[in-house]
Amino acid sequence: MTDTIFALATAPGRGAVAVIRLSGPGAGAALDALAGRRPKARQATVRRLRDPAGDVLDQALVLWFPAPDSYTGEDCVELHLHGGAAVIDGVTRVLLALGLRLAAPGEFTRRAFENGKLDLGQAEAVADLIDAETQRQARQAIDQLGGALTRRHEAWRAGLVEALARLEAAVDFPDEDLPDDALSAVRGLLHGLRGALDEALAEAGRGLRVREGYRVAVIGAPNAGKSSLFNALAGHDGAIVTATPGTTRDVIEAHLTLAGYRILLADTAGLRAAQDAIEAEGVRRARAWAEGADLRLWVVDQGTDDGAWREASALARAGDVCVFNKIDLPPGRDAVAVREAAATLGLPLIALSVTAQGARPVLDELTRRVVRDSAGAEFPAATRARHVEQLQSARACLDRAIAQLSDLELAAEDVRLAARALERVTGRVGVDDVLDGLFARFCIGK
Ligand SMILES: Nc1nc2c(ncn2[C@@H]2O[C@H](COP(=O)(O)OP(=O)(O)OP(=O)(O)O)[C@@H](O)[C@H]2O)c(=O)[nH]1
Ligand SMILES: [Mg+2]
Repeated sequence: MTDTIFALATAPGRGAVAVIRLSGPGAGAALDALAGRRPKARQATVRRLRDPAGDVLDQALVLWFPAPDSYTGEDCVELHLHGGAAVIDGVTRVLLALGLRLAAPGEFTRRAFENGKLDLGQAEAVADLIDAETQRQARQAIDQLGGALTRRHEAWRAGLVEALARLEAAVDFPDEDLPDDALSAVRGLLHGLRGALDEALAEAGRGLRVREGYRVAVIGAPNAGKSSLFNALAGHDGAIVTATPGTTRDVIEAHLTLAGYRILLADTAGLRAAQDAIEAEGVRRARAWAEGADLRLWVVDQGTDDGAWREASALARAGDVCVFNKIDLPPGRDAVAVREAAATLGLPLIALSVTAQGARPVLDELTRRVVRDSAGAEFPAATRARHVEQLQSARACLDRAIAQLSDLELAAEDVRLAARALERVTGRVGVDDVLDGLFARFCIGK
């Protein structure tokens, strides 16, 4: 039997209102004990809350949500208290004395999941919505909470189930009686689904970029002006700037919000043959961060004349941006070679002087990029690495099924496994480990 849990659902500390939430079979009786009479279901009602001795604890707004029409699907109560320590403490003591238990992190949402109120994608969306810091993150979480992620995966799964039904029907035919078009219909279905999963995987990074942040690395040779650019973009002096090459050693990160998207910006150590172990580690981290980034800003000092810029150019990929810095100074011997290298690599080039004019042109370009790489007409096929893994697994199973269509039973088994992988995304099957990890990171009271 489930017990009855309660928790402070609002942030701890002094505030105008504090909400304590109760869920479980004993929630109604606890409300009666505190408030005397039970209010009408789902109707906000003012009540004096008293302890068992009859002393008034608070005058509060109380809500009664009988099962199953509640967040968790169980009997639930919300007590909207005056948000002071004494009131919260008094009510907490009474609830504990009544035999209720303090909820673990995420336990309300876990109960909602277990009672079929939310699927796994929606439960993840609750966590994402609480963590959201930008409008786009919140918007994506709200859509996922509304079932957008589940709908996409369920549609693919329905296609797989249909293919499976056809395969199983074909297995029952003796070889010679198998209608010619039966197999080609299954083949067509499986190819169509594989194409759909390929498309989904190709743009799956979009949802992760919105949720986790669009990763932008500032890279380049020592002294190119990377930290100056980083500070100008971040809007504060987070990184040390000096005239000495090799100033930055650690990766320094800053968050910014552009067009409602979260950006994770990193300043990195100048790339060169390191002069000591500390610098070598800094260069290693710079490379690693740059390789995992969605976009690299390759900063070059246009006065360069010693070929030092070449090392960082090896990390740049088509579509990255070359920031040609220090145009307030005379150009160096290598300036033309840098422009040519940028053109060959397919990088647009922004020529400026960060110290003289700031980073506005770079900021505008970044905004354009993040919108282009994150926006999409459809809800993304994945918002977490976990979703991508299952999609890849489904894709691999489909590949195998298509390759061995000559053996119908083997093919059917692979189609079944592909469906199973998609079911793991929405939480239809095999999710215990995911649940433990997810809910442990929730706040208490959610
Ligand atoms: N004249 C001029 N100087 C600049 C410009 N941008 C940066 N600087 C100067 O160049 C020097 C190096 O700048 P940083 O931003 O520290 O360069 P960095 O690429 O971070 O250097 P490391 O961390 O050593 O790799 C500093 O003295 C800056 O003031 C610019 O546009 N014009
Ligand atoms: Mg620096």
